[in-house]
Amino acid sequence: MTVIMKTHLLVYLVFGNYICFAKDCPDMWTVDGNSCYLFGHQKLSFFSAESYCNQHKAYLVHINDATEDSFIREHLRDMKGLSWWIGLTDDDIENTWKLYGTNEIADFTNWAPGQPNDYGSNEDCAVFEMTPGYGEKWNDAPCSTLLLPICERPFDVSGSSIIG
Ligand SMILES: [Ca+2]
Ligand SMILES: [Ca+2]
Ligand SMILES: [Ca+2]
Repeated sequence: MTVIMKTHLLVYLVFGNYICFAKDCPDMWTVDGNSCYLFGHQKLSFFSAESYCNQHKAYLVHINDATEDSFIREHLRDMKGLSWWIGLTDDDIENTWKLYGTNEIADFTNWAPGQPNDYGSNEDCAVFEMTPGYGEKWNDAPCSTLLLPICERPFDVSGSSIIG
């Protein structure tokens, strides 16, 4: 009986903690894993999109693994036929894709078949493509293209938002 009660208490504490985390994302943001996400409504160039995220104490999303990739895809399916900037570029060294704002080479990518193709030798910024023909995967595009931003803002274990 004591063990069962302790288990219930533990579950309650863990669940209660999760709710506290969720409340730490600003209004209109979506929480998943260790981050808050904002899906922008205004089309911007890649660098303007990054600035937009910075203004919200965030950065263009770093998609670190398949779980995060799936989470983003699920959300974008509700907004059919659009293209979204993610925080990934090869503008430093051609075909070396780094998480933007870091010197970290991406160890997870999910390119559409035939991508990245650096079409016209002018495609250095990464897009989460929900338009037909890309299999809901990533494409490289010219950084000046006007697309929608996906911002990410991690929060630490104390629940306060940080820039990571
Ligand atoms: Ca991330
Ligand atoms: Ca390129
Ligand atoms: Ca391309």
